[in-house]
Amino acid sequence: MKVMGIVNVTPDSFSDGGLFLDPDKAIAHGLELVEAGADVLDIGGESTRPGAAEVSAEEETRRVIPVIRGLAGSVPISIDTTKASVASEAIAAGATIVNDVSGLRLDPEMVEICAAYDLEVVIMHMVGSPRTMQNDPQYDDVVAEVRDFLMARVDFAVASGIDRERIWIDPGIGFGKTVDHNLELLKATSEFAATGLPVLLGPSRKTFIGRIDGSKEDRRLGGTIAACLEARRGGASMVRVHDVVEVAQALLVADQIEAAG
Ligand code: PMM
Repeated sequence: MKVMGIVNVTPDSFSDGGLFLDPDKAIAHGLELVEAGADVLDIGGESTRPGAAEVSAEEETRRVIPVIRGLAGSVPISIDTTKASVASEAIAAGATIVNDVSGLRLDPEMVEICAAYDLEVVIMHMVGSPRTMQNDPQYDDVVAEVRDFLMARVDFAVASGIDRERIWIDPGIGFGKTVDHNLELLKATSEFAATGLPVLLGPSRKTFIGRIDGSKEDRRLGGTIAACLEARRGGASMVRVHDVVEVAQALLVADQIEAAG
């Protein structure tokens, strides 16, 4: 299973906001994550924490482009954005993956950009937008509804010219979900993998872990690893994490245990 290392070039992301707003610090951090075993780096310039303020495309571009330029050529670079203009600049700077937490919904031009270039595209499930998503999320059957949403977005992407082979799906841990919804989705990883599309999961340091044991963002590594191992067991292809060294080690040991004897 692959590891996607997170580089948030934002003042307000929930667990690392403000640490890597300076491009040199963000690049140094990205290189550390590569050294630690990241297969992909996901670079974002807008916080998607619940209730986060929106950022203009200009500001988002200003934050991410120098960092993408500095890191392109190390490992494949993913741009974490919902805006087509930011994606387009990021591609010009060297990004080869577009990670859109809105599932190509928030910007109608996003799908065109993704179809026009030879890119991989991550389609994630989220209810509404980060500003509204945690307002009493409700589902009759969270796994079926998230899967149906993702498959409908995949069909839309393919009909719009994106190669099916280049699409990843992500159930969107923490995006419009209660603790129970997140746990059910993690437990159902194999149902998402059964679609035949590669599955990405992003449980890293998220609130559902803190709701279980009361821990703060910087004390959620154990919970993050537990969730990543569950994602691995269910056949996910990649996890998106802050703590690359520890998660890569946990996955490697799990692989060796499976191969033993
Ligand atoms: N989570 C965050 C941001 N981007 N992208 C994908 N595909 N999946 C996620 O779960 C995801 C994401 C929020 O976490 P952060 O603020 O720590 O980056």
